[in-house]
Amino acid sequence: MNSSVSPETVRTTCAYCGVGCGVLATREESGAIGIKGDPMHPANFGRLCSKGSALGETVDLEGRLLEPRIGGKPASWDTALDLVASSFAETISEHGPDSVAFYVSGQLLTEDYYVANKLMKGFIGSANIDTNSRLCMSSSVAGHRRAFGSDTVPGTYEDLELADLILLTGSNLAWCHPVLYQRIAAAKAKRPAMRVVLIDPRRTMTSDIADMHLAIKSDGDAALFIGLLGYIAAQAMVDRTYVDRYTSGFEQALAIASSHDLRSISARTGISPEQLREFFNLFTQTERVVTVYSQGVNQSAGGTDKVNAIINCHLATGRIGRPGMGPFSVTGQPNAMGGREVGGLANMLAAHMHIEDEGHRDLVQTFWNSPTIASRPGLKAVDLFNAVRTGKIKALWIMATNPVDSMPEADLVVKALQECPFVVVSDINSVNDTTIHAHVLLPAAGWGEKDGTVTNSERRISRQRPFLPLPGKARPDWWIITQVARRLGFAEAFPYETPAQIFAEHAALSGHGNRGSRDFDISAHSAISDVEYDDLSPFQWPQGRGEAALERRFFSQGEFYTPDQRARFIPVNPVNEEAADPRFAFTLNTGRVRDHWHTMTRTGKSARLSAHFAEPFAEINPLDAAVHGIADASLVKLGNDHGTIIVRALLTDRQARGRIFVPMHWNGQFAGDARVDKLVSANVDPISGQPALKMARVAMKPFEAAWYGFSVMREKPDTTADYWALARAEGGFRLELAGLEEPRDWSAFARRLFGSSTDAPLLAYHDERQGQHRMAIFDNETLIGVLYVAREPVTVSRSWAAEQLTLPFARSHQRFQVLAGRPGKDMPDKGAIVCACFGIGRNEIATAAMNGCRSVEAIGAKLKAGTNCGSCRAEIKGILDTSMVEAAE
Ligand SMILES: Nc1nc2c(c(=O)[nH]1)N[C@H]1C(S)=C(S)[C@@H](COP(=O)(O)OP(=O)(O)OC[C@H]3O[C@@H](n4cnc5c(=O)[nH]c(N)nc54)[C@H](O)[C@@H]3O)O[C@H]1N2
Ligand SMILES: Nc1nc2c(c(=O)[nH]1)N[C@H]1C(S)=C(S)[C@@H](COP(=O)(O)OP(=O)(O)OC[C@H]3O[C@@H](n4cnc5c(=O)[nH]c(N)nc54)[C@H](O)[C@@H]3O)O[C@H]1N2
Ligand code: SF4
Ligand SMILES: [Mo]
Repeated sequence: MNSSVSPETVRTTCAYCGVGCGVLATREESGAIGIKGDPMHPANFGRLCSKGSALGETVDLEGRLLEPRIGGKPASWDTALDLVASSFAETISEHGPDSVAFYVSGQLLTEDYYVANKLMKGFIGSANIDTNSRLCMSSSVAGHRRAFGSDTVPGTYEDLELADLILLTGSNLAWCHPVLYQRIAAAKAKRPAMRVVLIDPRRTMTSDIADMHLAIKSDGDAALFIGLLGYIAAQAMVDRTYVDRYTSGFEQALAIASSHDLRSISARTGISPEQLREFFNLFTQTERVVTVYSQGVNQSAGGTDKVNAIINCHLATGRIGRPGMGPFSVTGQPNAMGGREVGGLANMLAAHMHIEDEGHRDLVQTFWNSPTIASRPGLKAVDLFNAVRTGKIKALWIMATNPVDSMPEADLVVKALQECPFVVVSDINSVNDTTIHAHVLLPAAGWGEKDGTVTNSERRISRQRPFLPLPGKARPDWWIITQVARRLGFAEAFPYETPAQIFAEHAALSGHGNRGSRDFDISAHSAISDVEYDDLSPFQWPQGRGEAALERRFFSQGEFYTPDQRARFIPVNPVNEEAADPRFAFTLNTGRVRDHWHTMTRTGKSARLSAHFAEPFAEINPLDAAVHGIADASLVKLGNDHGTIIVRALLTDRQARGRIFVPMHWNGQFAGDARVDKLVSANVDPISGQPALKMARVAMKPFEAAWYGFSVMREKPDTTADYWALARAEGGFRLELAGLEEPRDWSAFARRLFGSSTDAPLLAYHDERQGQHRMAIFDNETLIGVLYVAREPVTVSRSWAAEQLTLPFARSHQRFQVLAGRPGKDMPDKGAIVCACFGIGRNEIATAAMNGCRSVEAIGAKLKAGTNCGSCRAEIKGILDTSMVEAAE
């Protein structure tokens, strides 16, 4: 496959999730970037979701870090690199190799990751390199290694289409792996007998394709799969041949399972015995089952046990590694998998070798010809930041991750960074909640500029190719690390001039002393040239020396990577519920929304993506809200001993009572006080070290705002209030506000907010008695800003108001219409944006439904909504369902 499709178009891979979709990126004459799904890429066959489709809107240079900085001041690369190297060298020589650490990311490319890991484990001689994958995949890694002896995902994406039953466990696939969701939805449409079961405490959008939703109690998963194992045995559905030939430990695992009856499983999962029986029957009676799992499983203090409870059921039935069968951990970040391959976790070595294994250490050290090799696991993320805080780690280098927003007990991470003598951050942006604590900031190349490989959830390695020049002084992460390694005296071992050279070394190491003893082997590519690397087509591992690229599954005939080559059943006990602290009555669950990515450093730049959810929120069951005096769209304060946050209340019966869901995305750049990880305890799984990010306890009370405001403005505002949340809009920004006390002079407040240098008059309407204020400034024919204030949450249509920034205002009555905040007949209120691709709002879809559009397809034909990326199809169906119910009433 040629890297270039036409001279202007480049084949690359999406920057976001672990589906790893192929993308065709074209630089258009206008300078805009055209983005299309790559029809040849086996992950997506041309599909893209809303985030992928909007990639072109996130590559501009606004907010980019374009030169190295020391203490906030621009510096040359030489000065910055010398300082990083000398500070690390001094710290190491004074306090030993374990006094320094790297904290890296699944958003690095494999080549970056490989070099970072090599430098730390082989040359600095410590294993203090951990990654945000600790917060993401480490329970899956630990579960795989316990069961299989290796970190292997046995199946392929095709299995999702071949399965007759898919269990989605702790996965909101519709929003987080949208293209896989679409592949399943398409397969199900073709083959309606296919069944999907959703296992999630919330009824998420993914329930749209589910035939059954098990609204499991948080952390009830281990109990559910223990119950299933017992049922499999009781129904004589165990595949004895498979279990006898290829596994060990079945009886011990079964003994625990058999000690729980349906009633006990029901109590632990919150699922009725009838529904449990129905679910168990579905599993036992369907041969082709895939269990997809993600953060509802991994991010738990019992995450590794959950993984093994799932794998136990697949081993017991021999449903693994055959078409349409197997446990399937879907990875989050674009290169979560690549990071595991190079050994980027503190408890791994390179190329899936084990740090505890002396033979493996020897192999790696000889191959690297390195002076040393870390001989024991390093500190895992939570321990690592604790060690920074207590002064054990004195020099820290953070790359491509934003721990001040994404680590549990996030305010302690702030403290750690404030106290650390030397903090280096490599990032693409100059300001985020972490970069502001850096002594040295290093400008990294971003997506579209960087060049290397990533591995997706099905073990497929694809190229990310550049189609933009390196901006300013930005450099690829591998280059930056290589430069520091050379300055530390390791020039010979870090000779790299191109990413292809690094990839070739990585491939060669994977085959070194392997002879079939390790799953990860891509030594077919050990001698890859720069030209071959440029042309590299997506391929799945393994591909050993001399082998052709094939799609392969693992373990249908055993051949596990344990000493006896047998898989291990793990005896798993259900989680014992702890007595909850009565001060904190709610379980706080956290996760993602459809159109934002993590800490919003990229998706926050796109007006389209920001229109779906423009504000941090908490999903609350309406009955709980009523008890606590919380009205829909009011503000709510969530808190515990770690701190508090303020977010919008979104009442929905998709949320069960006693539970609250808050997205992880909002941070100090986009909201006043909504960093949810402040509230999450750093409770970790004892085996994997992965924190229980889905399980905090909080109290909830109304935020007693004296006033609420909503504003759109052309320039980024810097005025704040007790509550604020900022989002991009076409032509400017939109801002939600609220305060405990009214400002004395609203007009002055508005002028400050609009940041306008113009002396154009302020159009204002004040009703002091009702507490209503409306102020706007127009400059010639354009709106500079408008602010609506009320004592209740402002009801003005957000999408309508935001659109006013893009319209000309020739006539004064149009200006007054803006101030009135009421759409005229010629500007109907769209409602909240549902279809990001075509900007179609909820009200438009509901109106079309009332006018006879009865299916997602009919809506598509009329409004185009849902016809491009398809990510909103589940929501359109939801609106159709409610509209039809309302019409029938
Ligand atoms: N839009 C979008 N997509 C993304 C990302 C993003 O930021 N935005 N990030 C990517 C990354 S890095 C990752 S790791 C993936 C994550 O992908 P997912 O794991 O699918 O996403 P989450 O929303 O974190 O959590 C999934 C679900 O777990 C449920 N859950 C919580 N507790 C439990 C429990 O105890 N048991 C069960 N069974 N379920 C539970 C939550 O209610 C939630 O719906 O998404 C990737 N894709
Ligand atoms: N409460 C709660 N917390 C969570 C989660 C949750 O579900 N709930 N999920 C966890 C999970 S699964 C994950 S993966 C993490 C994600 O959390 P983070 O990794 O902290 O989030 P990102 O916003 O993706 O941060 C990536 C950073 O890298 C920068 N960057 C982008 N590209 C490059 C590059 O090429 N090079 C360099 N050097 N920098 C780059 C971006 O500007 C950004 O600052 O959050 C975890 N935290
Ligand atoms: S599903 Fe969406 S975010 Fe994930 S790789 Fe594909 S296009 Fe990118
Ligand atoms: Mo993740």
